[in-house]
Amino acid sequence: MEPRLKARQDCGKCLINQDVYERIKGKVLTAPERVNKRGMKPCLFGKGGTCCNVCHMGPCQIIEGVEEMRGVCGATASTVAARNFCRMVAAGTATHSDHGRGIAEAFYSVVHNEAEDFEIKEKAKLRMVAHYLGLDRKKPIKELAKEVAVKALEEFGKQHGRLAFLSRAPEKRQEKWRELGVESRGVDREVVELIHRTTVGVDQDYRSLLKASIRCALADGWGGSMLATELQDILFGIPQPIKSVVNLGVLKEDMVNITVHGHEPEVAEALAIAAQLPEMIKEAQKVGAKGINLAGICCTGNEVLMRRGIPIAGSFVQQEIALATGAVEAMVVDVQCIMQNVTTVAEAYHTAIITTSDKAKIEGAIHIAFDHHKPIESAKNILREAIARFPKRDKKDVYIPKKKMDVVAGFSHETILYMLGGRFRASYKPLNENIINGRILGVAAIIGCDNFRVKEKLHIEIAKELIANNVLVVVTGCAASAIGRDGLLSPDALDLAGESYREVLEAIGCPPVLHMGSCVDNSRILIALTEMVHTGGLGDDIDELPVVGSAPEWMSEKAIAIGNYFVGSGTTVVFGPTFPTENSKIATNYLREDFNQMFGASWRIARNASEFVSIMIDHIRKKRENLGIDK
Ligand code: MSK
Repeated sequence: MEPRLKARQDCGKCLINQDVYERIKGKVLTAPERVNKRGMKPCLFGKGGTCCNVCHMGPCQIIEGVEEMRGVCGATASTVAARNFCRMVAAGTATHSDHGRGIAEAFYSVVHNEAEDFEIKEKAKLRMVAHYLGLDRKKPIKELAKEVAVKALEEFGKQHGRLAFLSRAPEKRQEKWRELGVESRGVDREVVELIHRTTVGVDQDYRSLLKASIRCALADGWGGSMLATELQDILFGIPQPIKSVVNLGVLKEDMVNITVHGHEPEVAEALAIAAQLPEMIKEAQKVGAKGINLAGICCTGNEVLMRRGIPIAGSFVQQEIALATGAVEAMVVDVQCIMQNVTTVAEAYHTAIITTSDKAKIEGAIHIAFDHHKPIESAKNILREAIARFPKRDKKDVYIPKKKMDVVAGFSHETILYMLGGRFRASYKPLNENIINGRILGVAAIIGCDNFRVKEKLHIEIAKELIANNVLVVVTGCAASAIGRDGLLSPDALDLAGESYREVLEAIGCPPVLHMGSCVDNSRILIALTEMVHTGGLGDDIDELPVVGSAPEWMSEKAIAIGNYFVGSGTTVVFGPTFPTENSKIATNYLREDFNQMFGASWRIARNASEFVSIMIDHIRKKRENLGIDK
């Protein structure tokens, strides 16, 4: 496989602040040290998907093709790997969807006048969403909003029929789902059924299990995640291009620093409003601070970056070192991706870890339950806890690295439409035309986590190679923060783009890599792909588009659910450097070859940046050839 090395190779700006780690070495054990102390190789059976622990006759470690190394019950490697894969999909779907349900409940309270402070910001989007939920979009807005709230909540518990948003996909895709029997019915039903199938003595055919995993994953992408994104946009605003800054340098020495960490934007939105209130600024000033500085971590950070331009202090792998700056008064967490070690690191400083969701408590943290009926009151209580910590900050112990990087974020699907076509011609036509004429080779998504076990800067190297090869790159999640730290979310990085791609970017005025949001916002990419199909010229279904997805440093089960709904929707995805079914060639091959037959898209595995880029570009070129647009 030939490496395509057109881009600059240094990634000095992306370092995750080793200098800060050095400061706490010996004081507190952190994740990178744990990786070293545990050894670089985790349990190979568990890692490759063939450790079965669904009953208590085991755990059984299975070796494919070795009769005596099947499970006590006779389970084969392919069954066990498929089961474990399904459990990851179910868990990922549950997390995104429970987030979606939480926002649907908040939305219900707002539109039924049971909650203070928030209101509907996007009426046109409300009407559009109402239409896809099967409602009459012309009704008066207040009445319609109440109906949307009820319908949205019903999507989670529906038992029959199909999820409403599946009807947003291209017609051909919908037919395929119908034929294959993978249309998701209700979000909760799909998660429960998939878990049921994986328990001892139920579904013991890897083909049946893996096919069922698509039905569940579609309930994530076109269900829970899409509901989360759409309702959040209606309540908090559709993201638009916005300038901001990323990396630890966004923390401020003379202010009360509060990091907002997790996934759900509600708490952070309320904090952002409350932190601007004169009474709260005065309280901060009374203890000697100039004001209150909010900074994001992980996807809560992405949510408030996209809508408010609040800076991001760090991605998943930076959560410990954000605290080790000694400059954070409180880390406010909601749900998902919060490492238990944050309380241990915080204990070494004056920092409070404040949990806000009754679903996610951490030993050693302070719990201030966020009441979505009274968001600002809850936010003020949280801010007061943080402000009280400021005088306890030990100035000698503060070290805020200077590193930070300008970014432009906020590329929602609506924004991309507008930027491409202008206010009156909003359309994906210019994008499709530039793909057809070859100025843009295709579209690639880089999504998902960063990972302490991955030593290469995969996100950055892959993004640089892709843009150098004229591929339009969109990013979400912690991949977006990592790429932002290296400067690729800024128009200043245009010189790294291939010549023809750069010309297009200059004409529309955007950076070479587009930040589309948080983990649930991968649903924005599904809508963008559907729009590309509807625009015409690039085939009748998503699997015909010259597009490809990737999650080069994935670690969360959520990434597997996301990858699976993209494959089910017709987009091939490349994951690595390791993959959770690898110990079963049979199951892994099914995800690649048989899924390709069924869905026109497959799971691929890459070990390093060069392999990622080769697979992704080859895939795009193959799709172009099939469309007959490559001369
Ligand atoms: S936060 S799931 S580490 S992207 Fe969405 Fe980042 Fe992965 Fe969590």
